[in-house]
Amino acid sequence: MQKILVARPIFPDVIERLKQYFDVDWNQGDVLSADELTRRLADKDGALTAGDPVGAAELAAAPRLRVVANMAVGYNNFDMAAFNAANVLGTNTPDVLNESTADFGWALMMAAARRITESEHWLRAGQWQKWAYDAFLGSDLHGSTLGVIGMGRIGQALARRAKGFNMQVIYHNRSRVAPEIEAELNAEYASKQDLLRRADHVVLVLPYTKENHHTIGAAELALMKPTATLTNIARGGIVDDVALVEALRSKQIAAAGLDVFEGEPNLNQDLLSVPNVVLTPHIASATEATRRAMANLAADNLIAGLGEGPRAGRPLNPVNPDVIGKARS
Ligand code: 8YV
Repeated sequence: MQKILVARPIFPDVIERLKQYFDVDWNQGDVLSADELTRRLADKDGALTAGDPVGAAELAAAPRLRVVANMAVGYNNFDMAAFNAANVLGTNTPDVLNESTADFGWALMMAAARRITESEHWLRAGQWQKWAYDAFLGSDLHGSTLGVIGMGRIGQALARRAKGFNMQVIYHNRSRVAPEIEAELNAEYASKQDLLRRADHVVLVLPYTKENHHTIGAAELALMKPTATLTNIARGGIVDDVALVEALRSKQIAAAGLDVFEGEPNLNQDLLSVPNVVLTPHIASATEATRRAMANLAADNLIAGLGEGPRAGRPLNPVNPDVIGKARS
């Protein structure tokens, strides 16, 4: 039997499925350190990860490893140059999380715009002595302009929801989406600068790449309206968190909603003392149904990638399909 590592605690029934095909080493404890991950990958043919960094060092120490299935749509934790050089297949879990993640983007955006968590903290702290007409004035969602940066599958699901709020949708993406999608979403393409100037609510839904590092920094925040909100459900590092803290403190923008952070889970501690930011611990895809779907899809990819099961050799979601069928190097 081939050997696999499941690097994270996941649903036990998914582990049972994997055991039908593999000898499973299951980490049910804390996140593995780089050293521990390297040690446990050493004799494995495959692995199921969830954001765990896998690069040249891990691959070099694991000469049998042929497939790493990430339980996430984003796979910036994989060093793809190293995967390609070693003919190791990476897979991800697109689509199954689109709707839950889009729902959550709205939850964060609305909480930021309408100051939900800020006012709740105030109430819980016993500060509500009288009603005031000007307490926690926020900005409207309905009838406003939504700016989506990153119009992939999740961005489109997010934009689709704007119809119910009678919002105008503008978007920026590496390339324009098909005219029929623009028409369906009633979305207008804009340059990043134009979008930042015009949008009342900016949501980031783009993958993290070196080119996208600090896509939103001090210069970009300076373009935004003082009443605008910024929501990040994409990846830490896309926003310069130091610049964002400054923009929130100085009210250069009204509020932010963040599910992802630079260096998470060790986030910039200054964010904790900024009232006009809603903070959540990377849970945009975290519904029972969606996480189950992600875990099962990652397992399916691993099973097929390692040549087992009904789709043997044809995993659904290869991120570097060119290496399929090539010998490990
Ligand atoms: C994952 C995510 O749950 O899919 C992604 O890219 O950010 C989340 O849905 C998280 O990254 C753990 O792998």
